[in-house]
Amino acid sequence: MAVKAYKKAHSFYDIYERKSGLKDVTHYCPGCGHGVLHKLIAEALDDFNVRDHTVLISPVGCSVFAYYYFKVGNIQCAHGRAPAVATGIKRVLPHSIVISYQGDGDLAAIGGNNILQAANRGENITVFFVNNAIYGMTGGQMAPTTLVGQKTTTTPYGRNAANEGMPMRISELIAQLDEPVYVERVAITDAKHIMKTRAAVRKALKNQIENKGFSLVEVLSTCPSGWKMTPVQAMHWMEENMFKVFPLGVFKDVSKDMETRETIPAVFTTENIREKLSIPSEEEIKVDIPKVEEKYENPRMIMAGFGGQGVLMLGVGMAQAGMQAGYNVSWIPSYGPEMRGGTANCHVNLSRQRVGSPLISKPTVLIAMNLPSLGKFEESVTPGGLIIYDSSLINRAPKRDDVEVLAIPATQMADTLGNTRIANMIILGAYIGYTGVLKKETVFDALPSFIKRKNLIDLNVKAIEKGIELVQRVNAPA
Ligand SMILES: Cc1ncc(C[n+]2csc(CCOP(=O)(O)OP(=O)(O)O)c2C)c(N)n1
Ligand code: SF4
Repeated sequence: MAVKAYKKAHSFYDIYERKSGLKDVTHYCPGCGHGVLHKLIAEALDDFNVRDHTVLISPVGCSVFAYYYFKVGNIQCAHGRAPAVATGIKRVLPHSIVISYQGDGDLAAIGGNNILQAANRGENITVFFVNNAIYGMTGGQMAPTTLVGQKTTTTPYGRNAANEGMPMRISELIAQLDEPVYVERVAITDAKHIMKTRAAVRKALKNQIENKGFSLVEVLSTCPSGWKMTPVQAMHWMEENMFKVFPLGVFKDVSKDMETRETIPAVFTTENIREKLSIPSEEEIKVDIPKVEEKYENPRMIMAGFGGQGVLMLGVGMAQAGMQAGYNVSWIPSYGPEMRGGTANCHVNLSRQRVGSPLISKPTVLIAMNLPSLGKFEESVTPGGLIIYDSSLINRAPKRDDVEVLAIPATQMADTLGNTRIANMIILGAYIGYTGVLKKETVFDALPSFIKRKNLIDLNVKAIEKGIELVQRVNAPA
């Protein structure tokens, strides 16, 4: 008997490494439509064999973390701006398949004008618009698509048309523009509707693959948490209420009549951007990258600690000096809203190759300046990697026995030098002294680019020297 195997699409990661907590399930609530739509998109990308040149732009909203799941090029952009970002990518990389994935708050509220302009220009992109009649991520506020009478946290007595206007029908709005080639509204409820959604997803992607122009698929989707219902109640509620206000169907389809348009070659290429901005070519850049042991090459680093400990500056310093040495570098910060005492971390790449993604899920180096940071990131370090921690503040050694560990009493040493805040530079010194990834002269040259108070430069030099000295003493042959 033939056995049919149902497998996860290849366009999904096997394990969701970028996600914290459970890595084999998504973060979506039970009964949420986002997960189903993700599946339909991923399967279509597999079947069209376009995964390797697809770029998915995830919005602000519950699907902000789409990049946890899709094994494609991913960009997470500012609220409502996905169509603008998609436009940029498609124009620079016209052969890529660009997907703008947006919720109704994202697309119809804050991004309302963005989508209208992109549709009106007829950008050759595919937009998946998830209409769940509410802002899901922020706890259920009214969206432009909220039904009259529907209770939300901002319309506790129900949406009142006299005050809040009528629900916005985006598909109808977009369909009356000249340029879009395909606009359809579908729904994620039962199997029959999901199959229709599947077909619409494929058609919208195929239009782009065949260079036919702008397609938008509006997907009515359940939000049991925002609607305060069980998944089954949510499904029925959608059918009974949303279908009346948002009728399903094709609102525009001229894709059959459209000639496949020739792809316009990119106006901007890496080379002509360099020329226009007078950026030296890779051959012209003076490269002074020290030779180091293979395990220390191309470090992917996470640096983490309390706000105020200077971990972000440590990262900037590493990236600035790395750039000066000729590495390709990236630095992305992440910090809590507190000015002091909150947590902060940054991801830094120093690479001999181009940096594919500035986001680091498996660091080769972890610099932990407080205990919560060690706890949070220790497990993510790649086997054979390096953990450096401030042993004056962290009262336990890392539990890993498959990584190198350097305990640096950085805060205590900084105190001895008269300024606790230069513990970060002692760590920097220890790191470069231990691995050789950067010459100290390069770091010293880079100091003025990230330390604005010139009178502190000498102290920072001293701190870096102290860090180098310490690890060289530890490593010195007995
Ligand atoms: C500039 C900006 N304004 C407001 C917010 C707060 N915010 C986060 S998600 C969201 C609404 C998302 O709703 P929707 O697009 O419907 O997506 P869903 O969560 O329902 O999938 C808002 C207003 C923000 N993150 N950024
Ligand atoms: S809040 Fe709503 S949209 Fe967000 S994950 Fe939960 S069910 Fe989905």
